[in-house]
Amino acid sequence: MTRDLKLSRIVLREIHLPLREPFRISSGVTTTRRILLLELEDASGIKTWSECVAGESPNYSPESIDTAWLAITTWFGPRLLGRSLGSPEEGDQVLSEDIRGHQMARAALEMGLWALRSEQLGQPLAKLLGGTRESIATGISIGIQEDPEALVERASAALEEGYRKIKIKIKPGADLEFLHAARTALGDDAPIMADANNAYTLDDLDHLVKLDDLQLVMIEQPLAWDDVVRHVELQRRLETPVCLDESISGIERAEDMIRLDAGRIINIKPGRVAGFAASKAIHDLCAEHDIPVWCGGMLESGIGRAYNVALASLPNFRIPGDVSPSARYWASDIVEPEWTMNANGEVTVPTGPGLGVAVDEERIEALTVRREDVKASV
Ligand code: OSB
Ligand code: MG
Repeated sequence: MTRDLKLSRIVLREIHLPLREPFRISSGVTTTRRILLLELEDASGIKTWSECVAGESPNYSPESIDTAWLAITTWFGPRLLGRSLGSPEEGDQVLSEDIRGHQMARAALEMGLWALRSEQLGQPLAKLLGGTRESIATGISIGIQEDPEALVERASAALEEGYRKIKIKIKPGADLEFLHAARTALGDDAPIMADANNAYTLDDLDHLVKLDDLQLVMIEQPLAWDDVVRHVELQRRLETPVCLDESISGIERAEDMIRLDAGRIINIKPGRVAGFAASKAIHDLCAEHDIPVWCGGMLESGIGRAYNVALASLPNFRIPGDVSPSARYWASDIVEPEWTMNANGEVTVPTGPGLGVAVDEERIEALTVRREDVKASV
């Protein structure tokens, strides 16, 4: 294997993109997305972009855009700069050695290596990962609304637009009544699910069991963000499949979930698990155990979305992913063409190499509020 995967330049940039509507989950609200982008160049001058999905505050996982910035400039970036690698997998090894956590920071570099390799080979990123799908069935994630009426309006419009899965964010005080209103308005066949982002504890068991009446496709991450064992007790009491998101920080937690029956579905977010190598491993493990997976989202720009779409083309991504089109999030995206969804609720997997879409570098330059070059370690 040639050792020609070598980063000669890593530039971090922060841009701010206002969401078209505020996005509220049980642990906080996002109005404007502070996005960390990486500009990556290999020794032969091939260039690509990647996105670190960490949010402004550590209300999803312990990472934030500011901790990721520190991790990339201090630890991860200098390790890769000027280092000849034989493969993205080798890059993943180099990045992980003796560093705990900081998965989203690590993933931004690891996934960038895959895109660079895809550019070098002139092969679509989806193909390089082992993808088999030409399009991805698309879901929408609807934030917590003011009242059930507002939710019904939002969810009905989404179903009308063709979305194949309607995910409704819930929290205590905005759950059963809201979901019931949506179920009644959308009908018995509508693919509705709920995501609690850790808003409940086992003290809520009797309350959560009532979710079974709503015929949800699944309930995502009802209990603590790093819990597996308590979800076992919940899944035992629930007919509705439990889907884990936050808790699956890597392959070991996926093994735990399967062995203990703590859940029956996994939401894979490549940023959360430190990149594509781990995402593929979790995907393969779940396929072996007949556990369906789907691709989650972190309100990515069109750059992060390109990576999610490529990953979601793998065969065991059997449930519609949170890979909504650009216009669901932004007045205008930073890629060309923007991501769109057809009337069947599908996003097309690009056939070109790398991201498969062009990056609007002029716009990014204009939007950049912070910039730093990774310096080689001395
Ligand atoms: O739990 O899936 C989640 C966004 C930010 C943090 C956590 C989550 C989400 C989403 C957004 O649900 C999904 C999307 O990007 O469309
Ligand atoms: Mg979630």
